[in-house]
Amino acid sequence: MTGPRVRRRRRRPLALVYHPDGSEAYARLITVPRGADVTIQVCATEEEAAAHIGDAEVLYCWKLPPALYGKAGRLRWLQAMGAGVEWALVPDLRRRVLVTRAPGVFGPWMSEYVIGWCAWVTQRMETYRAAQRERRWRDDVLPERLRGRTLTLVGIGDIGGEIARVARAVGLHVVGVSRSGRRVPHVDRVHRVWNLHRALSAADFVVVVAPLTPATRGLIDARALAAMRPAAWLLNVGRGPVVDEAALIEALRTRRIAGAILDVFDTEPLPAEHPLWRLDNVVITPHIAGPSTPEEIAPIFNANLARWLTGQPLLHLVDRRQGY
Ligand code: OXD
Repeated sequence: MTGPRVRRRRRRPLALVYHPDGSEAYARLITVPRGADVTIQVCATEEEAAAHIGDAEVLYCWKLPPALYGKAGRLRWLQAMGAGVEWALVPDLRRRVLVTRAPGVFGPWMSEYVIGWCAWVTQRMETYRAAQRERRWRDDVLPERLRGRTLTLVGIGDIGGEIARVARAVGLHVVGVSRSGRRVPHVDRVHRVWNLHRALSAADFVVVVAPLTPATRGLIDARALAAMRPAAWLLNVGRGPVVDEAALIEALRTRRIAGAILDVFDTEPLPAEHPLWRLDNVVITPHIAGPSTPEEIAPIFNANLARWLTGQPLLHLVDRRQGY
């Protein structure tokens, strides 16, 4: 005889929130749909995350320490809080885990950064500010127009597409480089990646915004830099290792290119003794071109959380094979 069937209650799912600089601000803006059964676990430190990662089905995070992925045995979904996701796509992250990104958030920030720094070059802002410090009236130097110049985007996904839109609006001619070579709105001419050097040679400004993948690591190497015009500027707002740092330093030292505006580096924070700090044709910003704000990421996470809790397909899935 069998006794009454005992229905096994599904464990209450656990969503773990982790951001090394402040998980609380992200957690505060989570809205759990009415009646939904989920525990939100906020972890401020690696130790706290280590204590809960084994129970987490959902991870809402930025740069979880890599050692923890191997312990995430119940994990089903990871929502990244930042623009890039390469830090999450480690071999220890189980294949079945869905990774989602936050499109639409970073392009508006980065387009202002890019156009702002391009205008810093053409408006000769450094020159006038230096003259002001010396009380000099420098009417021998004139600004130049952005209109009619060429900006080449290496990477024309969600962020690159938005930079293209804003660049076009100020009259820049926009060239793009992508794997597929597919046409993209606001980009006048798209080259496939094998035609990279041609696209670079057309540019007054080269903007690197491609994700870091095995295919893009070191893509902007010495030969690519040599293809650029001597008057051109390189802006890197994507990932440091997409540009060969040693080759870039050489190109800047020898004035093979005019200069670089760099927001990302091989090692961050950039070490104090790093040679890039000493080059006068380089602007260094501390990885702030596309900040992640809890207010902007929360709607994306909340919408996906509601979908996840009701078994609907998640939005903004990362293609793990492509790496973005
Ligand atoms: C990034 C970010 O992915 O800052 O670099 O969001």
